[in-house]
Amino acid sequence: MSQTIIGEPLPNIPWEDKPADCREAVWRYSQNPIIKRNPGPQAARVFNSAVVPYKGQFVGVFRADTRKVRPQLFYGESTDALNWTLEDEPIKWQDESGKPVKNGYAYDPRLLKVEDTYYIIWCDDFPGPSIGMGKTRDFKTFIKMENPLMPFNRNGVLFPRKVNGMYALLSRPSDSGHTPFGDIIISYSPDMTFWGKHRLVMQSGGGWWQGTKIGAGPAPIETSQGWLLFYHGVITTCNGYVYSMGAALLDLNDPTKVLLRTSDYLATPEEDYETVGFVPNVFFPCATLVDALTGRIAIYYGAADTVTAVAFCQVDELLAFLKENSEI
Ligand code: BMA
Repeated sequence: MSQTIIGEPLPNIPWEDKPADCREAVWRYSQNPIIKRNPGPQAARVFNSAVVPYKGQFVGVFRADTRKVRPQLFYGESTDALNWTLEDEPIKWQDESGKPVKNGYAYDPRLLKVEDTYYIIWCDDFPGPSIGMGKTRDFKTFIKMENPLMPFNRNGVLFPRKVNGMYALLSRPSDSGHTPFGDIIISYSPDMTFWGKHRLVMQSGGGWWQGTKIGAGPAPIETSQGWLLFYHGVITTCNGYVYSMGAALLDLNDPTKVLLRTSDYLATPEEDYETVGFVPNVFFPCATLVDALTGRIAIYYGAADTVTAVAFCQVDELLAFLKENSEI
């Protein structure tokens, strides 16, 4: 049988079968949330975080809001990708020469392997919300790179390989506050330092759930049919923003071509841990684990800016849902 996902097998992916009575394409882990409040001496709330397989186990870069209510990035490890141990202190960045780099606030990390290096992309204090980028090969030494784009910008998401010979980065230009607008833009680079050839990928709009702004979520997943991109969509209600999750399929050779895009959301805040918390009604995906052999996908998302949760889907079923529910 030919595989839909172009990638590596991950036999130890965390997984739970879809409940018999579930009619959705995406279902939640029954033991959610996997990281509850106050998991560390500094970390009061851990959410919007990213994980990858590493040496047969799993590692992650976690957004933790401290008791100062200032977000920082913490490194964590897990044997099963569900039970996580986070370091007590935030990641210490250094430059290429080994000199310590002072970093301001940091939030909403994405983490992925490109070639032989792991890249971390987050919302950095440039000053003002901007895309920050760093790299590591061993999760011991973390090197801060040049900020790829000018302020203000959020939701920086790298592609896992070059596209037409160039590194590719999604982002969402924003303002310095709780931006009431936002579209997904792609930028290209020959060297991960100089970024250009900026092009529009997707705009907010369509169903009201994605009417205010949208932003890329986890790193795009390469499939035989295109890049599968989970993203968040936001509506402005009289009680503030509500963050839901959708998905799109982008052309493999030209990701500005959106082949499919969810008309209905895939998931929206429904459970208590998603609707109640520091910021109620937030379902914010930042990472996936993927098993190319079975097509299983585990989605890591922040819930209500308070806890970390997991949801599952199967790639063929998800793509079928996308085809049936696409606004394109
Ligand atoms: C966005 C980011 C996210 C957060 C969301 C909801 O602007 O700050 O980290 O989850 O708002 O508060």
